[in-house]
Amino acid sequence: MSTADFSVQSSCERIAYVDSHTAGEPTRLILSGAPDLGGGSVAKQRDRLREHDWLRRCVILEPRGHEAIVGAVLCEAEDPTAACGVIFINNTGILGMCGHGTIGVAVTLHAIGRIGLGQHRFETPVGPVDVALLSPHRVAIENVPSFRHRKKVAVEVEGLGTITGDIAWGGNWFFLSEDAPCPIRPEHIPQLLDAAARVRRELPRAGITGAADGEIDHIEFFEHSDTPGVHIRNFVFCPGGAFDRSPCGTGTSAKLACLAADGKLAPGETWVQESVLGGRFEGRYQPVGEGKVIPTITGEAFVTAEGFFIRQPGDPFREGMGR
Ligand code: PYC
Repeated sequence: MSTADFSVQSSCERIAYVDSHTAGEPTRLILSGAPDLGGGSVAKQRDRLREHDWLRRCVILEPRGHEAIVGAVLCEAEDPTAACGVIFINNTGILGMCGHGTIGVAVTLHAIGRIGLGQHRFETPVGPVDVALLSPHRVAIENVPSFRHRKKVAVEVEGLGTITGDIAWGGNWFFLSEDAPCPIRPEHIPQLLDAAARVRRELPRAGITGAADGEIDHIEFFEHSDTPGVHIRNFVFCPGGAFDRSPCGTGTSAKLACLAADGKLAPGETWVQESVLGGRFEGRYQPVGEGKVIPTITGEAFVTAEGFFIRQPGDPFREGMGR
């Protein structure tokens, strides 16, 4: 049977998507079926997408998705030179930026013939991101300006004691700590998830936030890596309770901002970060003043699937299950 030989016989609603993974972390690019977001800035379109939360719920939550998927909804860019606007969604809401997702979107847009190799600009709700598609799979993104907000903040966490970390912005807010309760290894993922969830819950209770009261919704544990050519291994806890299978693009950006603030990495020097599962991102930065840096994150993505989601009338889970 060829792929053209079968199709569900029904006139119900369809949403076209292409899936990819970046260092193991999935990205689901939605290509049709999204509501009209009306143009304007991508931040405004993000607010409108929030009013149509059925799309996020349908394509990310079970039974069509799962907790580790980050979705990418294409929208109009305000800047006519930009290739597109993109809004990232997950199992709990909308992300500011997503590094692995941007790499996945670039590789997917190339795979479906919408962009060529070379330089492109994507607009996100938190600012423009320049994307260099170096090959069909390898992408370098110049992220939004990133910075460390506070250094060595201590928080008392039940069952863990005092956990100390830096608070930094890399397109999302991060609490970055070396105080993981166990080695960052795949066999300890349940313990790491539990510890990170506790830290995450405790931060707002202790009144600890990012700048302008920004909610810290990503926790990044890290440790030295013995892998040749790799500086650190990390474990990133995402807002909806999943862990990032990749080293996390915005988390690597936040780490670069901390290294720059501590004078531990020179501008342009390469920093390699691996995830708990061993996937790698390369990072480097350029200072842009006022303690901020522009991080460049390089990684690889591969397309894994294409298809349509179907929303049949009468399906109690047309809009997904749960949150
Ligand atoms: O790569 O920035 C990232 C990211 C954020 C959440 C999951 N991945």
